[in-house]
Amino acid sequence: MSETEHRCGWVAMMGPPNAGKSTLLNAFLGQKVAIVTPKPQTTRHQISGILSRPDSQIIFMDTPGIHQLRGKMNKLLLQTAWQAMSGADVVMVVLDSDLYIRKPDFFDNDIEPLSEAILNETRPVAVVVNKVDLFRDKAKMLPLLERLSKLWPNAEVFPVSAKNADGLTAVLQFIQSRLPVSPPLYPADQLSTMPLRFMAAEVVREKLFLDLRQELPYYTAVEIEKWEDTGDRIIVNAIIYVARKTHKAMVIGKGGQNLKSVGTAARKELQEMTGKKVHLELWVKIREGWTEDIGFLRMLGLSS
Ligand SMILES: Nc1nc2c(ncn2[C@@H]2O[C@H](COP(=O)(O)OP(=O)(O)OP(=O)(O)O)[C@@H](O)[C@H]2O)c(=O)[nH]1
Ligand SMILES: [Mg+2]
Repeated sequence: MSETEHRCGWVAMMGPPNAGKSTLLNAFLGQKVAIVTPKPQTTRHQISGILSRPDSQIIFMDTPGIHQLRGKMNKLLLQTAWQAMSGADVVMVVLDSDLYIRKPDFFDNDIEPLSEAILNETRPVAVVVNKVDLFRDKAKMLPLLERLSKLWPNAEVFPVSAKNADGLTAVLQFIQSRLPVSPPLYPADQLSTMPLRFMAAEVVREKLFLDLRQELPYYTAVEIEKWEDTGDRIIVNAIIYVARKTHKAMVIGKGGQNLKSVGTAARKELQEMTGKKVHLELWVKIREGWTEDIGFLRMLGLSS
């Protein structure tokens, strides 16, 4: 490659929920642009992260996990993921290697929605087998790697640990060599296309997801109602929507303890992110059955 051949393009990060797509995006960038939790269905938007280097600019598109669940919100999440893939120059599939080594039966079900689309793919495909830090004996991976190369002979497979930023160089080299020759599309210091206000809502949602149990996080959403930057201070009012009356008390917690700890954790992170003092107020509102309300889902930006 000559020095003038700068490459630039989009990479869609596809995969089942909880595979570590958002963790991997943050690891590629060396900074957090996407929220991460141990709960499935954390990511609800296409989140772009931009990696600018002297000879390339890679625009990663983190996507909601590909699942087989019903309901209007789930349908929009899937549309968002597939739409990201349709606009990509390179397709990446992220999988949880530890899960399929421990539970090989889960593989077929998780892969099923992606299987044919990836096989018929004419664009370069990188299959990132993530979470290899979770087992010491790397030979355990062999049946999974064999299964993947039989399933998708058109793909190249990369074992990595997003958590430890291990194995990422080989993936980056693969992507870079397959991107189109093009000048950069974004300024070199731009990390994401998402505005700070969106990031703030996401940070509050991350702390909520970490705080709440079972399927409750899935039924919460966050809207930034007020965002006022006074120069050295940012005043933020955020509304936490819940889908049922009973959820409100659970989000608030005994004596307001849960809401308080969510607010404290979110405020700290927003202060680090912005380098400014943040005044954060959280309000909980009931919006009965919002996950099935298309108008409301669109208001939250959950549409492709
Ligand atoms: N041990 C280990 N854990 C990881 C690794 N990558 C991600 N995780 C964990 O896996 C869980 C899911 O990570 P996410 O990055 O939120 O996964 P995701 O694919 O974006 O999930 P959705 O947004 O729900 O589709 C979190 O608890 C992460 O900390 C890894 O390389 N090693
Ligand atoms: Mg995610």
